[in-house]
Amino acid sequence: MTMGPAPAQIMSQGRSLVFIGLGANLGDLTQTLSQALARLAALPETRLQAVSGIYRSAPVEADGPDYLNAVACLETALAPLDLLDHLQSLELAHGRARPFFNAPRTLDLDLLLYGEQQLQTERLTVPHPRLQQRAFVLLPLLELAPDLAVPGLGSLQRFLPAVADQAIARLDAALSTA
Ligand code: PH2
Ligand code: MG
Ligand code: MG
Repeated sequence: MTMGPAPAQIMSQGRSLVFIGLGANLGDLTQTLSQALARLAALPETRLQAVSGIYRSAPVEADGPDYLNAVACLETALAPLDLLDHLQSLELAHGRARPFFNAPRTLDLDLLLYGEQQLQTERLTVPHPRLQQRAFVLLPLLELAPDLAVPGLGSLQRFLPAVADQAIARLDAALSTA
C-alpha cells in the first residue's frame, strides 16, 4: 500500500506565501487593522501565518495624521490578481476613498510579495516597487522574516541603513483576529 502525502503537505500544495502591508491613518486605526487582519485570515483558500507588531510613523510623501502599519504573512491558493480583488474589496468595505494620490486612508492593503513571483501588470507590480525604501514596510517585514530575500533585490536586511533616518516607533499593542 502506498501512503498519501501528510495533511500538512496537502495544505501547502499549490499555495504561496504572501506578505501584505496594512496601513491606516483615518478613524480608529488599531480597530481597523485588527478587523482587516481577521478578514484576511477569513479569505477563501487562505491561512494567516503570522502578523508583525504595529508601527507608528508620520506619513511618507503624504500629509495627514500619523499612520499605523503592520505586515501579515498569509499562505494562499488565490492567484495574485484574485487576491488583489479581495484586498481592494476589503479596503472599500472599510470606507476607503481615493480623492487624490496618497490621500489619507481608512485602510490600505498592499500586496508586497507573492512567493518568488515577479509580476508587472497594469493593476499589480510585485514585489511592491518601493518596499525596500520605507521603514514602515521594511521593519515589520523583517520582523516576520529576518532572512527574507526578495526577487530582484536580494537580502532585505541590507536596506536597513537606508531607512535608518525615518522616524518610526513599534507599539506595545498587538493586532489580533479576535
Ligand atoms: N502609505 C502611503 C504614503 N505614505 N506613510 C506611512 N507612514 N505609512 C503608510 O502606509 C503610507 C505612507 C501610500 O500608500
Ligand atoms: Mg495601496
Ligand atoms: Mg500603500
